[in-house]
Amino acid sequence: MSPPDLHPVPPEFAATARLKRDDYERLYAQSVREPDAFWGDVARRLDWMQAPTQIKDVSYALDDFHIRWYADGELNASVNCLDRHLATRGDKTALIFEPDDPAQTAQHISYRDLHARVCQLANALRGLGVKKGDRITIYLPMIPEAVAAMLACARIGAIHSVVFGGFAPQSIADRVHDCQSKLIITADEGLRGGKKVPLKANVDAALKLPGTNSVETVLVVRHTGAAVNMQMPRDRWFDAVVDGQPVQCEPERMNAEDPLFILYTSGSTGKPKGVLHTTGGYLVWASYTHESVFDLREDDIYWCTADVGWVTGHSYIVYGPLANGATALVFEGVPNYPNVSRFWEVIDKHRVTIFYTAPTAIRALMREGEAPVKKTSRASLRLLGTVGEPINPEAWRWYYETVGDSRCPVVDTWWQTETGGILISPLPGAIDTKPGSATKPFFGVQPALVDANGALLEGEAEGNLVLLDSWPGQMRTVYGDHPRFIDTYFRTYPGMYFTGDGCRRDADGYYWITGRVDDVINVSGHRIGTAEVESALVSHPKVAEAAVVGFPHDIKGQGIYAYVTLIVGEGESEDLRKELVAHVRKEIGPIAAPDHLQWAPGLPKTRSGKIMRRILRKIAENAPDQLGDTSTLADPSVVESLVQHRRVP
Ligand code: 6R9
Repeated sequence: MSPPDLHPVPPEFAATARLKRDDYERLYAQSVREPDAFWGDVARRLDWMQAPTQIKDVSYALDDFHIRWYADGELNASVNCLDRHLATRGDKTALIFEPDDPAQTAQHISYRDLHARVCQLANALRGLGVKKGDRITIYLPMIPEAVAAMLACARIGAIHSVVFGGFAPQSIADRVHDCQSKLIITADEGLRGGKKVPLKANVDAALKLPGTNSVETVLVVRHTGAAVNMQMPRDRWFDAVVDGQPVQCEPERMNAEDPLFILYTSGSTGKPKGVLHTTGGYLVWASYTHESVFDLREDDIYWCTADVGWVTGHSYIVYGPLANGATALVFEGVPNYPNVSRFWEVIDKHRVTIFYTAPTAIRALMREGEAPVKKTSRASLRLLGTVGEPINPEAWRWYYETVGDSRCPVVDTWWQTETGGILISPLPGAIDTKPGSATKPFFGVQPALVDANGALLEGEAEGNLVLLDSWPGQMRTVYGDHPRFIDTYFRTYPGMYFTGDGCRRDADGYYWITGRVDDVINVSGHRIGTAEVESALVSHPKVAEAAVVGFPHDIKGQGIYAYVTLIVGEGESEDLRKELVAHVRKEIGPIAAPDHLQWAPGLPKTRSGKIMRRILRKIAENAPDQLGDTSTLADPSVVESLVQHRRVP
């Protein structure tokens, strides 16, 4: 790797930036020294029905654990994202919808229109018996209805759980079961890269699985117009119940600590956890970080390419931008359809000024060379961002030089579903960047590095990334399982929040995230638990045991490598290999399908029966000379055979 170069803040950018170099040092120091004063001030950016007087009330101590922000405040998130803009921005475009097929016309939806649509849907939901605190599952493509559905839930105090449209019926069913959803909002079909996604059929299949009978109603958006099975009276057409509703709807008064949404995310053990975010702190965090990190201006056209099924879509397509009265682009498609210039063409078409995407997309497009980029203008761009996984310096440079014509600062933003919004990132007018580094902590964020024993590491160091104190956007619990919340994040290093990431801090105090240190694989920026893939494999009748690890992948960042032991008497075959990969795809979804599947007559285990993943990782990385000490294995000979039959060149 070439030495890290420093990219100073461009003077033209700094000249008009919201936050400049001195502001960063000053505000950061204040945010940490006087959190109540600082976060009390920041909270005034929202419209409160009852302004908070209590600001921070947090203890990470295991015998007195609580996280509360703005605990006596009252507000409604949809009012903050819509109603309060109507007087000054009613005709401003809130959402630009760019469909999968570029030949179809894009839509511009004003704040006034979006407000009306959200109120109509909120009234319809109330009419269907949805009340404050009820859980609603949203399983939609990237269409304006997805944004409206989230805000309609927020308006009436229902807790939304958005399930990514790429998930399979079993994954939908698990999530519905866990939070006991009463209603699902879906569409006939999704459309991605010209291919149809059978959303309604997936919901039908999910609702045949055990544990899903909490669902009373399925609202179906007509999107592609495909014929779908409607099971009356459970299934209702969205337009039939929504279109005739009044365009005003009384918002629910929500306490700052009332739940806003649940979003399921993979961990190192067991089924995905329902990460729960509350209303006040989350919205303060999403809107303040969105404005600061993206240096937002009134006339920006802002595009985040994430899906609303992930936290990035929640915080940086919906809640942050709309709370800030911004114009956000909602893109239904994929980067390589109908051709690999699509991103850049959309930027030119809508005069996008801020572009936020994932390293995996950058790497995939980088492979196509400069020509598909250079045939477009991109002159409207002024800021670029990345999120989801570490960005390798080569991809950073290509993004900066080729996409941004060396004009636009790049903000590499590190955060997690659990953190609600960005925690470590450059502020583009204040912090010089280094390719591959997420740079410095945002206001109020106190990162630290610890060794395996929890000892704090000072200065230049590499270790596990922890956060020493709370910030308003922090998750509050794992839905329905508070002990799991504490066990997962606060027990490893008592008194600290453990991120699950490894990290290096350089001599300038810059942070470099190195990736997960737990059994979570980051595939194209999506978190997959090894335990989930293993249990999907083992659910196949021919599989006795499975072990899954990540390995470095040029485009995806990490790929999935599975070792499978068959039931005695079952024969290994190419057909069975394909069948097992398809089985995982069917059980979880395409994003979890293993890239490599190796037959393992035996797995390397300790004498107490623990699988030694370290060894399996090295084999998957094609580094059989770095296996380390294998003498503690119950049967060291299994390793030799795995090395010989590895599926990598
Ligand atoms: C927002 C989001 C979180 C995990 C996180 C880390 C990785 C995210 C990163 C990054 C290096 C960045 N991650 N952003 N690693 N640099 N800029 O992605 O949330 O899906 O919960 O994933 O993603 O490993 O722990 P989520």
